[in-house]
Amino acid sequence: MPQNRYRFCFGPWNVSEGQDPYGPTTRPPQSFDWKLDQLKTLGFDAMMFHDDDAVPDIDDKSEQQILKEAKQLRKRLDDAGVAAEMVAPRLWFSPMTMDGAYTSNDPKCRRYAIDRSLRAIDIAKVLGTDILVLWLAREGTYLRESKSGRRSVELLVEAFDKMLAHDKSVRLAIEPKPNEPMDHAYIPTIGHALAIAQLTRDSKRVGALIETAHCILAGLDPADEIDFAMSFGKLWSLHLNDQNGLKFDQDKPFGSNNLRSAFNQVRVLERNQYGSNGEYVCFDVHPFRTTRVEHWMKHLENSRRTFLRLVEKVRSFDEGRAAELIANRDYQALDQMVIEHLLGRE
Ligand code: GLO
Ligand code: MG
Repeated sequence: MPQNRYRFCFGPWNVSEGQDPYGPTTRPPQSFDWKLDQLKTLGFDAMMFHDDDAVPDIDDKSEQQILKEAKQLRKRLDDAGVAAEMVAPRLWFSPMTMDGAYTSNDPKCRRYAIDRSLRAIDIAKVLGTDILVLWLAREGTYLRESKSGRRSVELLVEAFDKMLAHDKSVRLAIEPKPNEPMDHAYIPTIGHALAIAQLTRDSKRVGALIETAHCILAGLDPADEIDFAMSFGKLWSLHLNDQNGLKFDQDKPFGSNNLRSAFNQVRVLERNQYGSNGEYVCFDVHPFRTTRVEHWMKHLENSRRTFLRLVEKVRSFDEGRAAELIANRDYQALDQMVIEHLLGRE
């Protein structure tokens, strides 16, 4: 098995302050410089950015000002030796995206969403990444009768086409999620993301980002989703984390809830040589609300550590023995073999 060298990243929002819908923050905000320092110290290689992580208050700034601030950020990142993994337009915060962004029923709001996405592409270019991540947070419905699914697909394709035309080198990585904040989202799974790519003007530049928790929320196996996207050569980014069943999006540390599923995710990443085209392993995880300031980075440190331990587990898994058991249809023994391997006994 090839010895992949993985590179890791997280976003500034992953150093969150503990607020939830029922209560305020439990930790004071940290500065961007502090987060960048921590990223380096903990052995991460790159940072993910929302457009307004890169250029705060982006809606109030001119195109020129946006580019100027993006260039300043690029310099800070270069000086720190940190790459920008991707840029994602934050299309779920503004009052303009209340009813959706690209699929809003209001044409003014749809225009806002597209303009903002084009600015995000400009920022990505300055930061040296060709990946625009599209988490389509509010592209869905609270009630079915409020929008047409067919029309929404057309509007999404129209928006993607404008982005692809704006910059000939940008690649769109769609991050599917079936629900939250919406009741139902229009692009709930990797299959939907890869299917809608086919309707765009340049399907080769439309791919996907898989997040563990989002697959689980869709009732799917994250490892199978990874295999599926990688069969098309379309897995351009990855948000590893964990999720305990069908409830709110938990963004738990990788492997925290289901170690065996985490093992299987790492196993398919190894088998498909994820990372060999420069892709990063990102952890979209949040600290527990109870986390003390002095333990603030543990969720990221632990996710990376668990990932690397599981890479060792995958590499030391006796594939020959597993193949024999499979050939003999002895799945009972195969099951126990995986369990014993994860428990550290062979
Ligand atoms: C929320 C998403 C979110 C995105 C991020 C990048 O459920 O996982 O964290 O990954 O905003 O677009
Ligand atoms: Mg995510």
